[in-house]
Amino acid sequence: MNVQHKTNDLSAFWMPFTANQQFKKNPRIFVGADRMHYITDDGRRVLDGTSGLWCVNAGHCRPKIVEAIQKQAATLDFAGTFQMGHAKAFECASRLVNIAPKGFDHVFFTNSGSESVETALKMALAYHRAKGNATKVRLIGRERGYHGVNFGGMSVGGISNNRKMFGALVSGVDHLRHTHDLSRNAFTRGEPQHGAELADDLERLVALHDASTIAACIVEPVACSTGVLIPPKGYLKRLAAICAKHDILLIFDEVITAFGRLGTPFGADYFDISPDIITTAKGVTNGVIPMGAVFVTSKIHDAFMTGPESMIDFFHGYTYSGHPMACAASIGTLDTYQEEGLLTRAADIAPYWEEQLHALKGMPHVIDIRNIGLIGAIEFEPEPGAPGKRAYERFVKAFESNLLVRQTGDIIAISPPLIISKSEIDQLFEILKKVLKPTN
Ligand code: PXG
Repeated sequence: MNVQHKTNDLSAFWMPFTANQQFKKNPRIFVGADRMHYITDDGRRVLDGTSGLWCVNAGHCRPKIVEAIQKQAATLDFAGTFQMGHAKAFECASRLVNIAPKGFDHVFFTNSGSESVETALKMALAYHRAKGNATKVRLIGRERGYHGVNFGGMSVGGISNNRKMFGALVSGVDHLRHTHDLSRNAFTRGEPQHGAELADDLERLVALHDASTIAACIVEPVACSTGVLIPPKGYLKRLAAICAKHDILLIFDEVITAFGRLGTPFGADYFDISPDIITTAKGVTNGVIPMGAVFVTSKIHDAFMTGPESMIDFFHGYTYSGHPMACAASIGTLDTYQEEGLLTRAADIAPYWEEQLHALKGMPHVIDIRNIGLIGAIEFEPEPGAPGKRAYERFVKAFESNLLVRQTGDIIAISPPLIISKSEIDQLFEILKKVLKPTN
């Protein structure tokens, strides 16, 4: 047999959400990481302005997490959780519900944000059926929402590029209007003043479809992937009230906002709202081992526990739900968050962050700057005929200047690890200032 070994053949890996042809002509490769920094293959230390992909909330290669994984791998590498259990899964779930908002007493494990969303949507449908409301089958999402890439999440999601190639999607889905309105809210610090009334769009959909056909409404408290759309003041409370009025379950997709990003443990805490289901992933393990967790109230959970004891209550789950390594990583992560106060640290540092970020106002082509917790976004006026080009060029220039930011459309998003110091914030914005300076 003629086996050819190809080392470092970039073409073998079909990269996700990547312009593969462009990337492979000029790749950006990391080989290491440590706390606030990545290390590139050419030996540069790059300041991580995005917590990896919004997940490394405690910073990179933290000892408690590394040790927990190493120990777990040598003790119990795999055990399933279908009709069997292992101690770490129960310990992890108990630790998680302890930091969850009041009333969220149960957690269902998945392996990613996308799977958490599918799980939540299925729970919502099955819940209503269990309660004798089998006509409640419609799902409501929101324009510009991102709920992962599986069929349910893609269908309730509202980003055209993520949807248009993939057929007719899941039926029975409708969308609220998005809340982004630069004409009224540009350069707002924190929650925008205008737009609470956009929540009434749910009443429009209720009038169209009738509440008796609607199971759930899913939104991100802050819509991050689409470019950091911060909810207008009062919007989420109004949406929650409309959901409650019509017995529509409210699902908060907190894959990004959970685990301290806004300065509270969860986004539901920040906005003082009690949804019915909360989806999470990313920060649950500091991004170190893939894991997702869906938090539910007893109202939801108990509706499934009414059949004969011998019957499986929810025909859903993954081989790796509650994987021992992921649970160990999560426990190490929660220890780190708790010892260092990271679930609330963003609240302390946010005023400084806001001040430095908004100092970029007036830089060329910048049409908006917005922030909440330890999240910031800079929106550029699109170059005529070349949408996304301005932000992409600035993303590349930032990387070459030793700063990692995230680009989506003509928006640059920043969301550093929650351990960032004031001097590292200064450093981050010094680099950004240079990157945004006119060159052409
Ligand atoms: N819901 C939300 C709110 C998310 O932000 C997902 C679901 C899907 O999670 P998984 O683990 O299946 O990828 C996400 C993921 C970005 C970016 O730069 C955002 C995400 C993923 C990758 C990049 O905005 N969010």
